[in-house]
Amino acid sequence: LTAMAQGYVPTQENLAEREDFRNAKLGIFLHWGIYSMFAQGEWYLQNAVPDRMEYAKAADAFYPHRFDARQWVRAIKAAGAKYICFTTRHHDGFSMWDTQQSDYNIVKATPFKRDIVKELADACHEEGIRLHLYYSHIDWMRDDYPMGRTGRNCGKDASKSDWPHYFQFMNAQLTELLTRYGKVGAIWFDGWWDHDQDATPFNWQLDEQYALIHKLQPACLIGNNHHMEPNEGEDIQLFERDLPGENKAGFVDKAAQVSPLPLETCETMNGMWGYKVVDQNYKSTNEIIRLLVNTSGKGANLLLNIGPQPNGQLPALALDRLKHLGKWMSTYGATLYGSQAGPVKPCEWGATTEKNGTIYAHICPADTAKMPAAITIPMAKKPKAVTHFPSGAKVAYTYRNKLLTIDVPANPTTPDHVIAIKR
Ligand code: JFZ
Repeated sequence: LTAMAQGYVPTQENLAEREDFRNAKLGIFLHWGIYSMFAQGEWYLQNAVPDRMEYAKAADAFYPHRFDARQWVRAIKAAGAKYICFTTRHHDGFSMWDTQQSDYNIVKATPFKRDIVKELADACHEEGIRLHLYYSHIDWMRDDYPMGRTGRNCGKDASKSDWPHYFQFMNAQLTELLTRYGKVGAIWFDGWWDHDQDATPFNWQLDEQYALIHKLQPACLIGNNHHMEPNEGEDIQLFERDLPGENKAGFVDKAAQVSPLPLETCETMNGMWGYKVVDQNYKSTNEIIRLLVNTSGKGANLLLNIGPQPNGQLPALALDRLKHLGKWMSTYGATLYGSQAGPVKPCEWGATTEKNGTIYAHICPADTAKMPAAITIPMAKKPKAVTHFPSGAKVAYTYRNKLLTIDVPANPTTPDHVIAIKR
């Protein structure tokens, strides 16, 4: 048996961190790197550049003169988000910090020469918001990464792959990230799926890598974007573009079982993770609110993505969504933060959350023309009180055969009409 069989026992501080994470409900994902300059998303190297050296040369032109970590963090915090997840190194292999493990990094390879991860970490710590670090297991630039089903058209020489060397490189980088930038809330791995079609299962040596992370920062949460049941050593379960248990994204054969670990759904604000200039297909604030209500209604967090511009600013439309979301959260956040999934799971009319013995029914159908005349909630006992949130006005209801029925007013509050039901 492998080291995995020995069993991972999370420390008390790790368990406390999991609870904080579970209560957070909203985080902001940031995909930013030299790919942002091409404005066609973070897969630009794989999708459009036959020679990785030509792509790498673009680092010479990366000079995000408007980058101000504090501005980002303040706008994100004002939206009601409790954490930021930042791409320290994506599949293009470019490191956004002053790493000693490779010269292909923000300080050595660009005229900008500033340690982005450090500036962001300092701003997060000062503003009191958690910092999570995205780290790609895939590398389309290095020869030692054993290529999987992607990165085959970037001019790499497959014969030079050297897993032990690459594994050592990643662990040295992770050690830097976990020892130089203060508290790291989570490491968000991505790329496992690159080898999901290998004839013989690929050994990522995750147990060894996870043990290193938990040794350096025992409270640091580990998540891996693999759409599977969690591996030993993982502290949170991720669902990319899916509510927990769904498989709309279709990366795997079947939807992963929802584990008892804290859950997170990630989704884009527009259609792309990295900056894409022609993609102005932003979700409306109301759509984002519905997404957040539905993830909370599943007991999960929403990690909502923004692709910052090459000049270092967040796109104007993203800032607009953050602002309006923050306004909504300042009132309705109370029904989400610290809540669990309520008795009615996300359905056509909306979702329910529950907190301190109060159920919050969020009536927010995707199609407002489909506003129900009434909603029903199964309850073992007659509720103590049924009121409108936040006004506190009494709401008429009937309770029969262990079913609570509440009439929905003709003109409900939009985008989310909330009823508080005291058990
Ligand atoms: C991954 C990344 O590739 C993507 O760039 C972004 O960072 C997102 C959050 O995570 O998305 C995936 C995940 C799985 C597959 C493709 C893209 N897959 O299984 O082919």
